[in-house]
Amino acid sequence: MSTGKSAGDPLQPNEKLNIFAILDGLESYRSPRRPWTWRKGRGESREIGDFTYLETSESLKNSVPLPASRGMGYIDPQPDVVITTEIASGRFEDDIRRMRMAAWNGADHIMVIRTTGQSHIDSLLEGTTQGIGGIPVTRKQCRATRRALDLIEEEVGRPINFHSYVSGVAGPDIAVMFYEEGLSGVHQDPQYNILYRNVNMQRSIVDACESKAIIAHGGMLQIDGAHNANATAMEAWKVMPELIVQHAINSWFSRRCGIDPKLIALSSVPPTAAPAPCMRLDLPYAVAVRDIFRDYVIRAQQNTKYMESELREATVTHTLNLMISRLVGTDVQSTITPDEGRNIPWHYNGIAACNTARQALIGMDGLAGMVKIDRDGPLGDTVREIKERAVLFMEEIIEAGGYFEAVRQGFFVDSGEYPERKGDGIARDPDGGIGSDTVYKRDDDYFAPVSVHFGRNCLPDGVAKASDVIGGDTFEDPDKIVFIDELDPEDNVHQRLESLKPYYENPNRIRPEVEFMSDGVVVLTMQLPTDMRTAEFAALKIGEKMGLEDCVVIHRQVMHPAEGTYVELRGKVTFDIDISELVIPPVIDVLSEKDIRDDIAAHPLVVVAGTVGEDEHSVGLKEILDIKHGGIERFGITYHYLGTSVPVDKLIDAAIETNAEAVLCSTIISHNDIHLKNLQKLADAAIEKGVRDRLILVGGGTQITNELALEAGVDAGFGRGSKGIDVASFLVKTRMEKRS
Ligand code: Z98
Repeated sequence: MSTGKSAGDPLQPNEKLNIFAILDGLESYRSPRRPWTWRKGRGESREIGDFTYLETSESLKNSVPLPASRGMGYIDPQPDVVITTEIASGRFEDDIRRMRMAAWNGADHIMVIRTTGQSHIDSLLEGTTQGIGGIPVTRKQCRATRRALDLIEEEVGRPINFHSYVSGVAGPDIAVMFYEEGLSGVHQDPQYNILYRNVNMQRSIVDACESKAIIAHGGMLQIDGAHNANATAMEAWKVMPELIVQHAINSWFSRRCGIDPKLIALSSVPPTAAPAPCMRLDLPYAVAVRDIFRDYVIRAQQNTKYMESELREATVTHTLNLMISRLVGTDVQSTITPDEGRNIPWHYNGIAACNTARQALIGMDGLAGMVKIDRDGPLGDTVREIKERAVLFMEEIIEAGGYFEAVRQGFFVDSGEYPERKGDGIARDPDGGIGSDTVYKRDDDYFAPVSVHFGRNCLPDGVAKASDVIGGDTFEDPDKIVFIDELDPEDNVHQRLESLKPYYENPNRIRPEVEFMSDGVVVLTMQLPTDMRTAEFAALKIGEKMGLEDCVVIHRQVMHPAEGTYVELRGKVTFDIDISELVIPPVIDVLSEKDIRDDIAAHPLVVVAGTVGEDEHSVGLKEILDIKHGGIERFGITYHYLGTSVPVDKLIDAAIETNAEAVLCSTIISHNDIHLKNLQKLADAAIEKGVRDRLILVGGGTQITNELALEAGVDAGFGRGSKGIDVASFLVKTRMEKRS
């Protein structure tokens, strides 16, 4: 499919990222080398809008501000820490659009999850096959993704760190490929291979040396795998000493392989979550980690171990975790998604997690400068105890004969609180596992003709640099990189794009989408007046009757065992809609300020206003009226504000008495459609009193739209986000029409 677009063209905010342009000429695309980047302008105080910030970084060129910024001039302060989002659809062509959305919502570290099982494949994969829970990480997918990110970072005005995993039996091969394709961050920790992927210990350690040397050379950020112990332990709050031991092993190892301590990130997760008294447990742990590992950076990840399927609960856990980040200090704030406990992260939930991080970090700007970590109280004692237990754990490893023996005995991820052991640790045989018997001693004259290498390399006489013998390797001469396009004629991006051709060719044709483009997935929320099990089956039936396919209950929550259950149901719609056929009322043009003022000066205008019924919410109406909020007063309109909870009759009577030409009636409460009913009453009262023709009736409130207001019988409606000028312009225009 030709698009007329070139991949080099800057992105336009009103145009979709063009996958065809990204794929075009990919074989010769080279992204510049991408060492890790931190946000710029950290540590400076910054004036943004009405506020002074102490912990921000440079603002973005393009972004989606947080919703509450509406009342603050749409400011979008960016926290000082890098924010990570995880992307895991399984199709990179869908992932790249998610990355763009994430970048607009404050993410600058994009972690691409790998397909299940890639750790056990002893070579690089090629092409663009689809993955499960992530993409098969291949050169082509990395290059295409980096190419898209090069455009996205230009659009938002901030560098984006692209990240994936250097683990499994192809670790070093992947590290080389990542270096070549411009990845900036990686997970690398041999303990992960050993414990969680059952890769042979010796193989994992040897591979890690080579991988870490490449990571060091590339200036990439390396994240360890200690958080996995937390996620795996039965009682995660007990494994804190072990987490510290895991951090210590990988960070020291990494240093010895040449990685700059400032690029060694400890993957730290607050071990517990409420209803445990989590702050009292997690904060001392975080302080202990920060104390011991002063030289390194902290990647704080939200707790996922105690995530159930409720998004609200996961968000509160995340927010508590973020408070620890602000109190103790973090460098990279990682976000998973609040839906991790129910499905593969859906991108809108990924965005929600980025926004939780952005909102909470900005909200706690300067917090650490106002409160003090009190080491004299119980926190200090707990910190000391955690450190002591960690040191004893490490000493016991040495006594047992070293790391391999300790793993053999199941020291790790045992859910006893050290020195207690429950015997449920992950025990591995040092001679077993995937890739066993594949480690060979180097020959005495071992020689590898590469520019980056770990350990002994016997250069032939007269050779100054090993890679000189081949005239430079791929790190030095990227033209030597061999790009393999596709190996599988069926399972590749071109076939997938072909099968979705109707949507790519005709962007007017759309379907809802969550996992993949146009997959039709929607979520319904409902409250059913019955017990949980019945509610689940009732929800499935409702989905079926609504014509949804593949219905699954993804969340159920008891409100009361008999009175009610809240259910979230996922299903698929099987139809498309053509957006060109939608009847969308045009956006009403707003007159210029000058035109409004001139007309009011020539024809003075009086209005009466109030909130109606039993509605005491007056803030919105005052914004529309008051001069200090930019309301209609500043255009010269005179208003009589009758206050709150005004009966509709009184509004009309007052309009008659003051000879007003318009009535502004504000109504926020929408229970049982009372907001619309009150507008109807207003129109009826004006008719009864014989003044409907001479009065312009205007409704306002968060749940009002122009269409609903017209249906209720008044002349216009102004909903959330409306400004004084919108109302003033409407009043002036309507009077002009009446006059003509
Ligand atoms: C995270 N959400 O930390 P596979 N190496 C390490 C890891 O922690 C992980 C992998 C490799 C989490 C994801 N961590 C869990 C140290 C994964 C991934 O074998 O490709 O799944 O390795 O980002």
